[in-house]
Amino acid sequence: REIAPGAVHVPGWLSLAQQQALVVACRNWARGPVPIRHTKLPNGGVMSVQTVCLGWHWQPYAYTRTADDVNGVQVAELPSWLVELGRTAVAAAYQGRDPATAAAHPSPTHTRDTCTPGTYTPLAYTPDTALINFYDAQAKMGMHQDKDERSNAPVVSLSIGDRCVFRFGNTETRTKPYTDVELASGDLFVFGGPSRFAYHGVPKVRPGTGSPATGLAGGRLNITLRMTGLRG
Ligand code: MD5
Ligand code: FE
Repeated sequence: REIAPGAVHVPGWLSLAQQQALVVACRNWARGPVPIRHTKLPNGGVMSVQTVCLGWHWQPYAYTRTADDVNGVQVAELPSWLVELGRTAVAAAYQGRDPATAAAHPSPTHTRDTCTPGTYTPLAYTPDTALINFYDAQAKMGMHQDKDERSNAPVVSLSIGDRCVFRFGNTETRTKPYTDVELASGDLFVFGGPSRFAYHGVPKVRPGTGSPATGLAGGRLNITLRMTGLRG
């Protein structure tokens, strides 16, 4: 289902075995080298979601190699099997669609983008960071744009555990118009093309809707794969 140009939802894309393997891996990454934490925002706020990062650390609002807001330690590397999973995800989402769907667009609202619009192709998708978000029953994510990456390559989103309401908005405002989509365990969402810089959020998790068979007793896990556009 293409929710908007470049925003493709593939329900049930991950097998149960893949979900189980991801839960085990995330549980280990949550322990360290940089423990999962509630990100503290510069405005004094604390995110209700808990996050652990691979490859690069989301500081917040900047990517660094070391987690200077947690323990100063370098984050775990992004394993090649997750890079490959991200490539497979982009290929699956854009399979059989107009290539223009996936073509990178410049950010309408920020100037950090150092990638030349139009140069991205799904085959060149090499994510270098993963943000792993854990939502307990009360956690939410307010409407925001993902614009800390210096790249307009797609973001790959994988959901495991409890269902949630995912709010997909527009590129102009954090308010209406938006579309609410239910995301369930195993779902893939790829945000590319003109949807890459759309506002989005998670207004509600639906507690108790996940299956213990994934290995998650409760809550929602979301893994995003991204290209930071950074090197070194
Ligand atoms: C989540 N995470 O469910 C979401 C999935 C985050 C975040 O929002 O920043 O960690 S990623 C959703 C996403 C990424 C990039 C673009 C768009 C959505 N979009 O245009 O809607 O925890
Ligand atoms: Fe986001």
